[in-house]
Amino acid sequence: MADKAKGFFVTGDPLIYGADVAIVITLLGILVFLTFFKKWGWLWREWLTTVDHKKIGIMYLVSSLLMLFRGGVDALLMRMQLAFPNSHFLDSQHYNEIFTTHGTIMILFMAMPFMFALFNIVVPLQLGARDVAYPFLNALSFWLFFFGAMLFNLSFVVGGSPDAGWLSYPPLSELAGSPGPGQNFYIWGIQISGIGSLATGINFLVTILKMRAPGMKLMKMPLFSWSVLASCITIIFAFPVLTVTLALLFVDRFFGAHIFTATGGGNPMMYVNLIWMWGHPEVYIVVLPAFGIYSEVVSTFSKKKIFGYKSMVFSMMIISVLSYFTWVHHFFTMGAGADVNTFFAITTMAIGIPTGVKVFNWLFTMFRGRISMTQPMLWTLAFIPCFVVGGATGVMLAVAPADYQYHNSYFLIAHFHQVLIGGVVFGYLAGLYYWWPKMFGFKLNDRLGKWAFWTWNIGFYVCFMPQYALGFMGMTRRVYTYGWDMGWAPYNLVSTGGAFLMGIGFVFQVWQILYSIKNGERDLTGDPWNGRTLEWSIPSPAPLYNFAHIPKVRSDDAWWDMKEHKHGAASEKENKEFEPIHMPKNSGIPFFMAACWFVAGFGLTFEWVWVGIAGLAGVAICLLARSFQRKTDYYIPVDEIKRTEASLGRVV
Ligand code: HEM
Ligand SMILES: [Cu+2]
Repeated sequence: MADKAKGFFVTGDPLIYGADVAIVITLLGILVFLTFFKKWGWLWREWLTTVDHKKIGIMYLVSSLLMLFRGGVDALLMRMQLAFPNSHFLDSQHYNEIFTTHGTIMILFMAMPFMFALFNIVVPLQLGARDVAYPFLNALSFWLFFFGAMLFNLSFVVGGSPDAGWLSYPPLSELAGSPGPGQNFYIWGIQISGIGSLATGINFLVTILKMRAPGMKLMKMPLFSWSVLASCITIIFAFPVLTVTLALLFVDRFFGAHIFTATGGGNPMMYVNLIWMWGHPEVYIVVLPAFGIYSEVVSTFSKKKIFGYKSMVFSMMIISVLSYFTWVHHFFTMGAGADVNTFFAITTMAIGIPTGVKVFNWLFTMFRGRISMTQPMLWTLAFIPCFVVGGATGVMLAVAPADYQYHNSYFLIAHFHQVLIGGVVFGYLAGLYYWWPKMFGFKLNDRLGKWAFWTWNIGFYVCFMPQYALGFMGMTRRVYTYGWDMGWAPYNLVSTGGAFLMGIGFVFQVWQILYSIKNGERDLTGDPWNGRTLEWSIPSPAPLYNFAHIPKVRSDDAWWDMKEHKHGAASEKENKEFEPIHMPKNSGIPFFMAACWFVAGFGLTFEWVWVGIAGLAGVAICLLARSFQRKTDYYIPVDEIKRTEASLGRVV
């Protein structure tokens, strides 16, 4: 029994015991809190069963910030290990596990949900819609992401973490290379949340195509919504590839097939091709919405229409298509030959063109604008030089012959963090600050925000600039220690210092949020930034039904136009009649169905076939239960709308 438990729970490391204790204390704390303050019913009715896109967005947001913390702690542990030569802070096995979980968590469980948070909170409001196209599916997507992420995180304390890198190349990720359950956690954690991501892609594609307010032609749609459309199209083509790839890896591991093992007649390069056919578009999936955010922020805070709206739209669409023709640049060195490498080098460099167009458009928008240096604008301004340098080093990597030198070196690490942090994270943070008043009805404190901004930014350059040099000096990625004789020590020490500065930046942000919850300036207008798009035409936070009257759109920058010409919602003092509003009903099924997936994934991870089957049976039962549900919607009566609008300070 004791032996069995030993194989089940991860043992032997003080860090992990620390985590065990922390998990137990946190869980107990939550249970006691909910029971003591009698919050169970509230939690169930208001959150776990909600189908409201705004609340789902907030749940995504909270989860992704928690995952940013976990991924960030992983990053700091790695940087601590690398700060000094011959260090024994972590052993090699632990280091491998940490870079694997760090990469996986940051991309799939931090960036993706952060992005979905903003999709959910903003898109329906920007379109003048009352909800997404499929609210029930939306809740299901969230819970699939959530339980997938929990399954993945569980590997830290139960069974052992995966250690084959964030893309898990075979043969290392095959049974012979990774015999424990860690790799199965990877497969099922990502598989379950990935299905949720695919559903979100479909949901928002349909929402954008079908739910726009009357008059909002596609070419009048705000650029953030356009960027979401581009991202969703990319999701819809990319994620099925991921699903199949992981399923095939599972078949290899579970049934002893040899699809990806050379010894049995399979081919590991097949896996590498497949995973990057998803993996490359994936980085554009996360960066495209950031481009949309920058566009909204730049035009709002320069008080100008965005420069080159049409070229923005086309460049985003071109990027989303081109992103499928570059995947081989991740393995130029693996023997595809000069002609194939040349093709993929050129397509990769070609992406620089539409991206450059966008950068110039942002600059031209700011040119002669009345710029106000708000927090969203600061992050946007910091993004531009950062992304330009990251893009330039990307073009360097795309030179196929030169990549034989850079490949898998620290130069690459510096490059992709520069675009992922400078492009994606800065973008989402800009979006967070921009839409925060819309989500919660108050602004985030400026002074603490500036501290966070500067520590993050200075920390970023201190951390990652030395890594370019380290790459040229021959330091490769995924090394866990090195000797004094390499001459890498000073650069690594500086880099670690920068990483900690970024950590302090994150602490400032947490402090900023907590401080502002108590002392934040309330937004009573609903339009604190003097915005241009429809989400600013309604009160903050938005009422359950978003728009009491569906707005009519006459031009791009719809809300700006209404304010200028005093028509539509801006002059809605006229007593238009209210009509009952059709809404979807809450449901517990998404939560239970995803929980059953969790059980199934857990069973399959440990190869407890019966647990797996029980979980899948649960999923089937939930599907059946849903198909027998008849009353899935209701109407909000007119008096209730009147009361809500009046309480929000709207004239009715
Ligand atoms: C707080 C800032 C961050 C620091 C200090 C940091 C640090 C690191 C370090 C030290 C490694 C391992 C390098 C190696 O030994 O191979 C790494 C890998 C990685 N990081 Fe980060 N990171 C940060 C943020 C991010 C973010 C925001 C993302 C994505 C959105 C990200 C994605 C990745 C990926 C995909 C890998 C590759 C993992 C692998 O080799 O399998 N990181 N990072
Ligand atoms: Cu790529």
